[in-house]
Amino acid sequence: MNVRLFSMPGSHAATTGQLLFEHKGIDYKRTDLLPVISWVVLKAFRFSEVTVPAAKIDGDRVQGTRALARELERRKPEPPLFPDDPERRRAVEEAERFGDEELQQRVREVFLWSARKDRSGLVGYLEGAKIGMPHRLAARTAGPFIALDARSRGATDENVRSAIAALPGMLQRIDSWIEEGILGGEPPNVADLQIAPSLRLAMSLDDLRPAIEGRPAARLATRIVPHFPGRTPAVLPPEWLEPITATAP
Ligand SMILES: N[C@@H](CCC(=O)N[C@@H](CS)C(=O)NCC(=O)O)C(=O)O
Repeated sequence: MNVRLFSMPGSHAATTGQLLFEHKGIDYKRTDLLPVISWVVLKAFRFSEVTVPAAKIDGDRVQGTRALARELERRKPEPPLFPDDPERRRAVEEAERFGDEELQQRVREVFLWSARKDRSGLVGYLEGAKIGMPHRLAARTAGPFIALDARSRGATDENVRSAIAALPGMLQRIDSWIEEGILGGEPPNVADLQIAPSLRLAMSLDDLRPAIEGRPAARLATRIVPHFPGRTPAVLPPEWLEPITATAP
């Protein structure tokens, strides 16, 4: 298979894309895009959306973590990403949907808000990325791009406050799925690969890490993604963090 995968440093969704190919044992060539510049490049490659992961697989365009998972399962059924048993499959797909539509976006809002506020940790997220310019220069000049991305992705004060308030419930949901065996099996399934990178991005934020560390969700995330580069200092107003400081283990 001839695969070009468009990725983005620090992106939880793009990390899921990479994990999907790795799970299937399919080699790929990776192109790392920076936010906003990615919009232009993906349009130029005639993708319908401007988000990563986006892949060209033997000339076909596949975009989005869930579409990618299904396309890879179709092209190379082994090892599977989805359980055979229909009831189990429904449960795994619901966890995957939650990971894509809820957790991923809420973590994105908090990350973009925090990165816009304090860019001192940005260079760390670029570890290993080939972006055609020195990492320090990219991080130093990232301000307007992050600001634009944050605005376009809804990283508003109100959304970030509501994302933080939702975090304890989302973590509880993940821990329960682990206890029920829907997540955390060996080998991992599509929902593990969807959810773990979002947890790892959340754990790269000094503000959120204490609420996640020590939980089954954190152990799962670290097992699936042993190294997620980057760290953002604590920047959120303490009163916004009350919902998680009250419930931290
Ligand atoms: N839910 C989609 C969304 C992917 C997505 O939004 N990716 C982000 C990176 S985490 C992106 O491409 N951001 C670029 C931008 O919005 O500028 C998926 O799972 O594929």
